[in-house]
Amino acid sequence: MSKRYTVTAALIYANGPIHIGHLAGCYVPADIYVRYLRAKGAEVAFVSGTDEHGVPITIRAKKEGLTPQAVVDKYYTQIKQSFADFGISFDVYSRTSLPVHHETSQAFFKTIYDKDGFVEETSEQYYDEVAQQFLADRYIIGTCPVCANPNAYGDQCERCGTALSPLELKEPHSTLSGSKPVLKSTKNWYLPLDRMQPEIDKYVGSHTEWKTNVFGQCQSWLKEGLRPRAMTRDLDWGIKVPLPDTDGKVLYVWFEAPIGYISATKDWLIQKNGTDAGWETWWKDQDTELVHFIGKDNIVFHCIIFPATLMAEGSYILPSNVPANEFMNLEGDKISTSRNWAVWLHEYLEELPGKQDVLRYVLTANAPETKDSEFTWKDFQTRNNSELVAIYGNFVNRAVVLTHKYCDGKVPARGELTEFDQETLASLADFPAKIAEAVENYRFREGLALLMDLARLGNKYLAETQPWQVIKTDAERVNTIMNIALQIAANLSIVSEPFLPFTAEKLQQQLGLNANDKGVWQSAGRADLLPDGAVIGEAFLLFEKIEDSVIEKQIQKLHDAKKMNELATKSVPALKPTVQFDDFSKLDLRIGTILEAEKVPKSDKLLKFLVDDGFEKRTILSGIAKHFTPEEMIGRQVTFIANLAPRKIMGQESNGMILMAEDRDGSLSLLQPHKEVWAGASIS
Ligand code: B3M
Ligand code: ZN
Repeated sequence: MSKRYTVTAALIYANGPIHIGHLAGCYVPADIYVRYLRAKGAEVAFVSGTDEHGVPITIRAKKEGLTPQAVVDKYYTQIKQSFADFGISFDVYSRTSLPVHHETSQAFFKTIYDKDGFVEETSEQYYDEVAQQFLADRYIIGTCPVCANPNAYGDQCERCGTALSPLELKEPHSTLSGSKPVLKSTKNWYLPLDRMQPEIDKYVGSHTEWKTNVFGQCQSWLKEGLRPRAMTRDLDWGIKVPLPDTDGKVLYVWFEAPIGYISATKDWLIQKNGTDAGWETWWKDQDTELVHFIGKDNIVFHCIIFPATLMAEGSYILPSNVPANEFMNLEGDKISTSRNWAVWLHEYLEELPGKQDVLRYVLTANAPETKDSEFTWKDFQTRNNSELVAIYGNFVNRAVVLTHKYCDGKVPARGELTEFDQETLASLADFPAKIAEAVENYRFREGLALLMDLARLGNKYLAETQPWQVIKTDAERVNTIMNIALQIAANLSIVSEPFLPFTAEKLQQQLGLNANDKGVWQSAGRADLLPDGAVIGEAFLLFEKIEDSVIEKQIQKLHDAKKMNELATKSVPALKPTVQFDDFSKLDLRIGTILEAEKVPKSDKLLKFLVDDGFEKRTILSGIAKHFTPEEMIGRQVTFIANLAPRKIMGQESNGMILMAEDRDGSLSLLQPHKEVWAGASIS
C-alpha cells in the first residue's frame, strides 16, 4: 500500500440540502476509507466542498427568488454543517466560488490553451429567443439518443449516464421559456476527446481493477467513440474564460468543478499554514494515489473527461481509482429532491438526535456498492435493535459491567489460558487484516460485517465461558475471562472507528483507552491493548432500542411529504367544451333541505336522503358516504339538480343529484347558500 493519498468526495452542487442518498453513495464510504488510511498511518488529504457554478445553481436561484450567490451561501453553510454532524472527517470543506479556485481553474485552462490543447470552433448552438440566452446543460431538455429518456439534459442523460451535447438531443426544448430553440452561432473551446482517445483507452484499459460497474460503463462509452466536448459556455454565472474578447463566456462547470479538488487542497494548506506551498505533492508526485469517491451519475466525468483534462495539462498524476457507487432508493421509490422523497440529514438529526452512527451503520450495511439498494425505516429499526443493540452494545455492556462487578473496575491480569481462550485470541488477531483487505478494496459492507463478527466473537466468548457462573467457584479464572473480553472490546473500538466514529469514541471512553493516534491500526489484533490494572470507566449504553412509534412517525412523514407534493403539482381540471345558454337553462338547479339521511345497506359509498324540494319530499341517493355521516347531513341545505331523469341505484330510485365541489386533496364540499333560503329556491 502506498503511503500518501489524495482522497476526494464529489463537490456537490450547493443548490439544496443533502439526504441519505448522498451519504450512502459517496461520503460515508469515502470517510470510512480515509479514517482507515489515517489509522493505518498513511498521509491523507481528504478534500471536498461545494460546486457553486453551473446551471443547477441558477435554476435554483430563480426558483427561490434569490441571487445565485445567495443560494450558494445558504446551502454551503447548511451542507457543511450536515457533513460535520455525521462525522465526515474532511481535512477541508471548500467551495468553488473562492478566489483560489477561480485562479487555479483559469490558469489550468490557460495552460491547455497555450499548448494548443483546445480546438477553437464557431458553431451553431441552441438559443432561446424568448429568454435571450444560449441553452447549455440543464437549460435544455430533450430525448436521449442512447436510451430514449425524454428528460435528458443538454450535457448528460441522468438515466444512462451518457455525456451529451445539446445538438445530440432529439426534440429539444428550453427549460427557461419552454420554447423551441433556434440555432445561433457562437465560439467555444473544445477538448478534442476524439483525438485523445488512444491515450484515454490506454489509461482506462490499464485499470481492470476498478469496480465492474465503473470499468464496464467506461468501456462501453469508449467503444462508442469519444467526441470533442466544449469546455466553455455562453452563460453569465461561472468562472470567466481567461481569454480576450470572451465576455459572457464562462468555463464549463464540469471542466472547473473537478479542478476544485486541487483548489480545495490549496485552500486546506492555506488555512493550515498560511500558504499553499507543497500542494504539488498531493497532485503531481507519482507516489501519491488519487482516489475519487462519487455517485454513479458522475462516472463519465471522473473516469474520462477529468483524466483527459489532466492529460492535456500534462503535469498531474491521474486518478488511480474511482470507486463509484450505484444509487440508494428509499421505501421502494427513487430518492428525489423535487418530489421531496428523501430523508434529509438535518431533519434526521432533529428527530433522532445522537444517532449518527446508527445511520452510518445502516447506510453501510446496505450500501449500493454493486447495484442499487434500498433504505427502509423497518430495516433501519431491525438493524439497530437486532444488530447494534443486541450484538455490539450487548457485548460491550456485559464486558464493562462485569468488570466492575467482579474485578473492581480494573483490567484484571490473565492467568493460564484454556484452549478456547487461545482459539479466541487467534481469531481476534485475524480480524484487522481481514477488515483492512475489505476496506482497501472498497468493500465496505464486508468490512462492516466483519467488525460485527468480532462483536459476535465477544458475545460467544462470554456465553461459553460464563463468568457469572464461574465467579461462584473460581475468581482467578474470571480474571482471565474478563481480561480477554476487554481486549476484544478494545480491538472492536479500533476497527470500528472508520465505520462508527462516535461509537468508537464512546467505547474507548468506557475502556479508558486512548487509541486515536495515527497508525493505531498497526496495534489492532493484539491482546495487550489494555494493560493490567488499567481503570475501566463507567458503563453506559452505546445504542438504545428504537420503538415502533418512532419508525411509524418517520414513515408517515414521508408519505405526508409525498402527498403534499402531489397536491402542489395537481392542476385544475381542463375546461369542458363551451355550451350555449339554452343548454344551461335546460337544467333545473334548486336548493333543498335535507330532512332525513341514512346509509344504504350493503353499500359503503351510498347515502339516501329525503329532501324537501318545496313541493314534496323526494328521495335522492348520493355516493358520498366516505365523506359525510348521515347525522351531519340532516338539516343542511344543498344544491341539487331537480329535473334529472330518475335512476335506479342498488335497487332504489334516486330523483335528482346533489352537487359538490371536489377539493385538491379529493375531499368534497357541499354547495350551500350563504344564507338560509326557502326550500325549492331555484338557481339561475
Ligand atoms: N456537482 C454533480 C452533483 O452535485 C457535481 C459533482 C461535481 S464533482 C467534481 O451531483
Ligand atoms: Zn440516456
